[in-house]
Amino acid sequence: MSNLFDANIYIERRKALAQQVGSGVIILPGNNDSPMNYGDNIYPFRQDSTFRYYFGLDMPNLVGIIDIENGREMIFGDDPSVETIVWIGSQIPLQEKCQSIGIQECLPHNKISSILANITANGRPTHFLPQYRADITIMLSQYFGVEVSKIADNVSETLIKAVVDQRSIKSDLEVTCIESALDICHDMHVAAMKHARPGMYEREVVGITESIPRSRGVQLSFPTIFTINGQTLHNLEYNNKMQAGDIVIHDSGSEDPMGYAGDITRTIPVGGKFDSFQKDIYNIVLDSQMKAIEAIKPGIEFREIYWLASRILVDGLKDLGLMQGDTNEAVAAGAHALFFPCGLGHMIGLDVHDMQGLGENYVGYTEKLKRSEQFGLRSLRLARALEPGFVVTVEPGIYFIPELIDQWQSGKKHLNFINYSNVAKYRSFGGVRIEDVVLVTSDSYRVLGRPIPKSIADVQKICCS
Ligand SMILES: [Mn+2]
Repeated sequence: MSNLFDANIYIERRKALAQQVGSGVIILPGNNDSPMNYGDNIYPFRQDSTFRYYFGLDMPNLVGIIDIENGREMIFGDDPSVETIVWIGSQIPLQEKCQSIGIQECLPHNKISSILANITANGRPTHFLPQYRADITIMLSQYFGVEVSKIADNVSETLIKAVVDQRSIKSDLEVTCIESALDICHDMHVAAMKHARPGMYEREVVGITESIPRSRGVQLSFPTIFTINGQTLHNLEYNNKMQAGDIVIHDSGSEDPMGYAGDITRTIPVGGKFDSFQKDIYNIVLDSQMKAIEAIKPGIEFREIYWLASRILVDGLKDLGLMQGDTNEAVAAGAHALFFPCGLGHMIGLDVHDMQGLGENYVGYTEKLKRSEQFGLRSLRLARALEPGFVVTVEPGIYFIPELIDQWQSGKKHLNFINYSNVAKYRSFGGVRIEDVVLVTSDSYRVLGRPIPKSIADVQKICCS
């Protein structure tokens, strides 16, 4: 069957999970189809990443259950009726699919309730994860007789931690998958650089870049950002006509056939040339990003790398007269967050923000390392010490957000660190962000994927070529 690893991979993953959780029953629902405007008209199917990690099968309406002490592993689902096959075509029997992931017990969906009641009798612990889809939340509410609104209070922290521990460390095979997703990202970003020309609408370039994963039978790993208003961090509108002199932030990514994500950002000069203002800001961000990447190694806290990247941004902004004073003090006070109000990066894997659905603090923080409440730093998704096998993004940026500038200036915020009259000259600048995906190796780091033009010279060479 296509799009599956060898059965042993899933068997080993489930075995490790069961060992880590220790006792009780683990229930991992897969996703269902999701209707757009009526039941039969559906969004593209996306499997739940944790389900796919342990059970591989990339299809709707399945539930996986692991009974730890009794060593049972079950998949619940149904083969389509002939009436359904009329519409969707013939399917490989579910039994056969289950065998290909090392599952012996393949049972009809309508048996879940009775089997669950049976194996969870006598107060055995049941483990499920935080949910992000309403239909699955309702299903769990029915299985366990817990009100829908109370499902979130009943999630298993033991299971969350076990899954996060396991999924955080990428095997060589998983790194290969991420690199094949990045291969597609490479082509998307090169195409965008070649096609972003004065007079075109942003959406026309998005149409070109998004056709690339589409034509290779895979999906985007998240909605594309392609905008001349790069100061808006997650801008999802593409209706502007691009003019010579604009710069575009292009943050997009594809999945690979196994569901692993790529996530790359480049900043593109429309018309092929950065002006001198743009070059200055671009080079500060590039310097920050490259030095942050070079600092990656096992043991270092990603929070330290965020601070390093921030200090380089501040030094550069000081050279341009936009900031002033002591760099370390400015970063400690959070003054740099006027220009860099977000985090530096995140783990990436089967999810683009890997395991965010399980709770960002479980993924990026620890018992001892708590999330800061400081504006800017509080948006840092990943802060904890890096370990070999982590795959992370590194994506500093400089953004000029008029509303934020006005708010800070009228509140006289950080007057000792920010030169507001010089900042005013950049008010309509937009933003610059540069992002790559990096593997933490046993003693250092490796930037994943084929290199995508990044220096000013390399970007200008390919733009409009
Ligand atoms: Mn990212």
